[in-house]
Amino acid sequence: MNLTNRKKKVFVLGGDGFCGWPTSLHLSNLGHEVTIIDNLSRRNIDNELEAESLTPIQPIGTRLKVWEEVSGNKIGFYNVNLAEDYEQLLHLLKTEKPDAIVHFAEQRSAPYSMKSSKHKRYTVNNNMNVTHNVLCAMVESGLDSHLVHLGTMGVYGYGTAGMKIPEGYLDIEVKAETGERIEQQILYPTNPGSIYHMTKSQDQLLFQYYNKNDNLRITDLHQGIVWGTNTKETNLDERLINRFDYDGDYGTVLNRFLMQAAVGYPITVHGTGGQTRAFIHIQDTVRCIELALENAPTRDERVMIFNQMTETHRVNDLAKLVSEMTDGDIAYVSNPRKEAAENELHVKNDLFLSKGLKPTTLQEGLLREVTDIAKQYAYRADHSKIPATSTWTKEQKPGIPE
Ligand code: USQ
Repeated sequence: MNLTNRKKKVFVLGGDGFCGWPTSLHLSNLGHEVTIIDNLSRRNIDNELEAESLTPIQPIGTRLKVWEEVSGNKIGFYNVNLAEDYEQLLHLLKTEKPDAIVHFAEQRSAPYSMKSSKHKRYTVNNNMNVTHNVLCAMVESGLDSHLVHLGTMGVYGYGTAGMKIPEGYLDIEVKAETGERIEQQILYPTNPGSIYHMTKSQDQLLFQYYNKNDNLRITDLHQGIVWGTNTKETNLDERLINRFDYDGDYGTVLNRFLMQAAVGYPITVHGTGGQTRAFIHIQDTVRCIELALENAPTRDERVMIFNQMTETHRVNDLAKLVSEMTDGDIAYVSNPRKEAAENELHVKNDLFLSKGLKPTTLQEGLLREVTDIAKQYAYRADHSKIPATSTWTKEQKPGIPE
């Protein structure tokens, strides 16, 4: 039997969210035994912000029932606050003994993390405690599970030192006191651009430590900005539909631009739009998790880091592309964030390509698919929630079109 491809028992922490839900379905469809652990915090944040997903996502109970009807596969579910209920997490690990744990259970919006002291503290407390609780519980339970964590490209910052950003580790050469030159690999120096991104930088240190001390098997995925909404599995039934965030806090740039054009709102480019970022389609996200699970490190290997992105684009180029495709207007608005106005970005992604990823790139057909979904649910859009109002400092101004 090919052990790497055998069916696994997989916990998906944060399996009700934008990346977690389609991943849970994808893994279940592949025959893995999936259990979602989620405290539905993202749905509570929708209530707090009074901004809902553009698509009508169903309650978790309905989602799971429909999935069973459609696929014949059961997905388990536990409502647990992983940042606080350590004993419950430990109990679940000891009783269910998952082969792998996929960890999406973090507050993932940069603007939300910058809204106020309350939001900064929530993001740090939640994200750091979940990650640390998972690592502690893995050690205490004595299980040899493989942890796959969703990190971010944002841990690197978006600059370049004249080289492609490597996958996690930087080759360096230091001059010892003897004059000898010593070569080493270190974690790429981290340079986060928000409190949210900073928590993912801190996660890296926790992983490095627990891997060194307890030989935990860990894969950290440095993901770019996800675009698209549905996957093969979420498309099977409207009640399985994935989230579509468009509001100023949770909406990410390309999906926002496509949605804005679809509902007749100006395409909001922050500053000059010279920011270059890494992108990946949601269908490739779920495939990457599958590949990460198939390629687990051994107990004596260091933390495995993959750059989970397929292409880079400049924000202004995306705005122009969407504008040409849809006849939408572009509004150059004040940038609410403290970030470089212009940057180049060159990134290595050889590891996933070598494992068999066939990148889904920005083709018109898929862009249209997102626009069509946005048009279909345009009646659910609250235009007052579109502008990005969370500012990085008191000096920054919200990104509101004139
Ligand atoms: N931007 C605009 N107009 C908008 C929205 C955003 O110009 O209406 C600009 C932003 O100023 C920024 C860029 O687009 O320069 C990207 O913003 P974003 O909201 O799409 O992405 P970001 O805040 O970086 O965060 C998202 C996810 C996060 C993930 C990250 C990957 O929310 O969970 O970690 O993408 S990465 O960007 O590679 O760090």
